[in-house]
Amino acid sequence: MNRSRSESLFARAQKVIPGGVNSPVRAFRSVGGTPPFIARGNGSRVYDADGNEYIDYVGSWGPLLLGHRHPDIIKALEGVLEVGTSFGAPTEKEVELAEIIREAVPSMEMVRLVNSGTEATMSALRLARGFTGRDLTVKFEGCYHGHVDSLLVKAGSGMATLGIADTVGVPRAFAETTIALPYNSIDAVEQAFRLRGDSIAAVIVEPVAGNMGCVPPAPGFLEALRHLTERHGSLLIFDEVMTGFRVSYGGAQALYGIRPDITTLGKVIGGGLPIAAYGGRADILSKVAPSGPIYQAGTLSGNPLAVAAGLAMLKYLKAHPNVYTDLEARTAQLCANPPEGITVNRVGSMFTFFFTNSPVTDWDSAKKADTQRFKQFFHWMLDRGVYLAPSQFEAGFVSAAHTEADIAKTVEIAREYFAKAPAAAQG
Ligand code: HOZ
Repeated sequence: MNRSRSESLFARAQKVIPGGVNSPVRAFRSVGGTPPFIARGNGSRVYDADGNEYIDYVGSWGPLLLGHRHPDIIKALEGVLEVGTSFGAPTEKEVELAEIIREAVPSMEMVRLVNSGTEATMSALRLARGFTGRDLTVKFEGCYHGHVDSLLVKAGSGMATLGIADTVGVPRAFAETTIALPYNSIDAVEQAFRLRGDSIAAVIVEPVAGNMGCVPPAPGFLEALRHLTERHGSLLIFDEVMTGFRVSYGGAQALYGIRPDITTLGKVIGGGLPIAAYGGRADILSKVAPSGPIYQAGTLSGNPLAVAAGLAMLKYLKAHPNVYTDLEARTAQLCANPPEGITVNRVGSMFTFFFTNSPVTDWDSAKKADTQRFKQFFHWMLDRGVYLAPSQFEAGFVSAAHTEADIAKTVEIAREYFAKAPAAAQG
């Protein structure tokens, strides 16, 4: 596959952008080679600067639940272009978006719109601290909640992929406010609460982890978090930046029947435009300025383009619940009968093929995966037109635009790899 134009763009990019990318995992450091520079997307496909076509399982890292350039979203965006793209003032549509979010995710009694998942989790933590008057946060190893100083401790996603130490650039005092525990370990959480329960402001968790690859919650884990936080007067924060509107219309909290105190959303609620939100119990959210003393602000918050795209996406999902049944069926088709040596984790349309025989339930088991084999597999797929996340420690995403034929083609290409390995693995 010719990628000469991507290669020259990457060389140019590295002279002006750190590592040539605006977000680390995109640089392909853990898999090697040149990232295809994407020129356009349509439905389930992306096309690179050299005109190569790929079936896309990155989907902008999750938000493109309906695939690229869904007509409802394009139409909504065109409508905004007629009236103005930023006002830094309240608009009717942002109220509508907050209302549809609240209706879908009832624990979000009040909602504040922000611009990125990082901003949402950062604001949620500040809110939890301000509300409880406590400083400590419990997070889980391998979970990633954006690049918030105090949450870059044993973090997943790019930190895990690149093996970056969690203290560089983060004041020790910030890192010390975080207690990082093994995902799915109820014992560890119980012990943390036994020792420091009266200082813990919040437990923040990806209710389905997606940033060490896809790792579902063990039965009882989320329930235990709910119970322990309640008992100790701490808040439970669900980071649903990946899972919100993805694993079900009501997110992971609807799927597992747990009501957190605060939820963060991102990605999907913008239909591919930059937006995020945090929300939760009204008594907590009413502490946010200007109704309360906990400050958080932003000129582009509730930006009309992002709000319009998000509204179009959520309205479509509300009107078409069959999207979720289709996603379930397609992703099950993709993940069925994994070959020897592969553990597949999947919740709805989030999935990861781990290159290990053992179950993957937390960061310790995820990092046992053979990243060299993943790397070979990744390039095999890429060279044959299948675009997967360039890291063993990221989730893949199926969209409503993926057809049975797309999935069948992907499975066939993967099967060819496993039939040829280890010969293919050497090449
Ligand atoms: N940290 C993101 C995925 N978990 C990657 C973001 C990006 O490169 O766009």
